[in-house]
Amino acid sequence: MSLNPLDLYDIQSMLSEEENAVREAVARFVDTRVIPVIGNAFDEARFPVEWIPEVAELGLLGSSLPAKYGCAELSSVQYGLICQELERGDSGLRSFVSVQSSLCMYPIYAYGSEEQRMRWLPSMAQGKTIGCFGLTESHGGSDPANMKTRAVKDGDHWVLNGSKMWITNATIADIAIVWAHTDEGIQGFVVEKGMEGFSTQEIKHKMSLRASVTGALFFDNVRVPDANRLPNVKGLKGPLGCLTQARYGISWGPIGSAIACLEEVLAYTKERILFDRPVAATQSAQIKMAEMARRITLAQLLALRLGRLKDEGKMVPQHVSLAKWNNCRMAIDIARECRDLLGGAGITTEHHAIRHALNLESVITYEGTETVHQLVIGRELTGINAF
Ligand code: TGC
Ligand code: FAD
Repeated sequence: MSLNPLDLYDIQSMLSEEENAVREAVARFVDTRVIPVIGNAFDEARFPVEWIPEVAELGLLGSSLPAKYGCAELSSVQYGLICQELERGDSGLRSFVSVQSSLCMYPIYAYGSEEQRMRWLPSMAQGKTIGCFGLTESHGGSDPANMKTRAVKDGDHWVLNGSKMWITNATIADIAIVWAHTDEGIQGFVVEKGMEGFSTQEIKHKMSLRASVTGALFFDNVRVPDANRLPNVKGLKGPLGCLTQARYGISWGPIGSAIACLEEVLAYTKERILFDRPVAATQSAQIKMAEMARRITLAQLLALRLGRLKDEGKMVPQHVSLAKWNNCRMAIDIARECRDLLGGAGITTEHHAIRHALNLESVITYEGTETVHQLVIGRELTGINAF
């Protein structure tokens, strides 16, 4: 019996019928709608906004939230599989879905009032209202407690001043979930496009996540109604709680990038004849590809265990840190190695490896850099905070 080279341990058979159905539906969308155009979109530094209604129609926005808000009410494993399949297409597309779902819809659901949920979630699930999440500031994203953005109460409004940097969806968003210091601790505000004093600017010249919108947010005495403040959380645990949701998805996503790269080099090295034999027939290429399959298999098992823990309500942020760190590192190493196996052909976007490798430079940095996650685990092991 020959094994599936992209699923050596037949992890698919560990998934329920419903889980496999979601995976297959997203895989079809990625194969037919994303892969044929992604090279050009990346070259043109364009996020294909025409995908938004289609991912909404598939139920991928806020997919874990309850049906009463127009969401698909899927399990955590299903959300993970969605991220994996989307990122097999491109990290930019998975980023879009992560930000909308885990960083914007989740805080409205978890920390918002019922009125706020009904106001925003159904139209966000339909892709009609797009969100962005403003936590990072230019002076240091790893240490968000040091944010300078501040909101001061003025009657039934808050006056917001400051700025946010490196924000996915910044210039295409209708609403921004913005975290700011207040006299009562860090709080979250829903800032709406068009509010006076609120502006955005796209960040150009990116060599990574080119098929994704990244920008800055500026707040110059923006008057935000108290009705737009998320009432049910105060302190850094608010934004960090959202990050745990998004990092969970990112623990799955890069498996997709790695699979796309391995699939590509398996085919290429069989066709590429050098010194009278296919590159795939050399020991060094086989060892490299075997190593990739080993690391992908371990990452798949780790992600599935993480997902099962989350669905059982037993997942803690430290579990997520280890998986995000391991699976991003696995994928970036594989993408770079695959680029090498493609030789010169590997430097253009006609092949996938370099695009994934470049994207993963962002993925390993955002949502907590590799160092941040290593230090979270170090603190767990030793009980000593080394930040
Ligand atoms: P500490 O001050 O000890 O804790 C503050 C409170 O937060 C709680 N907490 C968490 N809650 C939920 N999830 C987590 N992951 C949590 N980590 C901590 C903690 O229990 C405490 O609660 P309480 O009730 O006692 O007040 O903070 P810390 O020392 O744990 O945090 C330090 C550190 C470095 C880990 C944290 O600041 C950090 O994670 N920094 C990295 C920042 C980051 O990841 N930024 C990402 C920005 S968003 C983004 O990148 C989006 S890209 C998305 C895309 O395009 O796909
Ligand atoms: P820094 O925090 O300045 O880190 C610089 C270096 O210092 C890193 O190598 C880091 O690991 C290291 N370092 C940090 N702390 C320590 C320590 N204690 N010991 C040793 N080394 C340390 N943010 C949002 O809020 N919303 C978004 O939607 C969003 N989207 C993004 C999209 C892209 C494409 C990118 C690139 C970033 C995005 N970010 C977003 C920001 C992202 O979360 C930050 O880039 C990230 O948290 C790191 O912050 P920084 O870039 O300021 O780097």
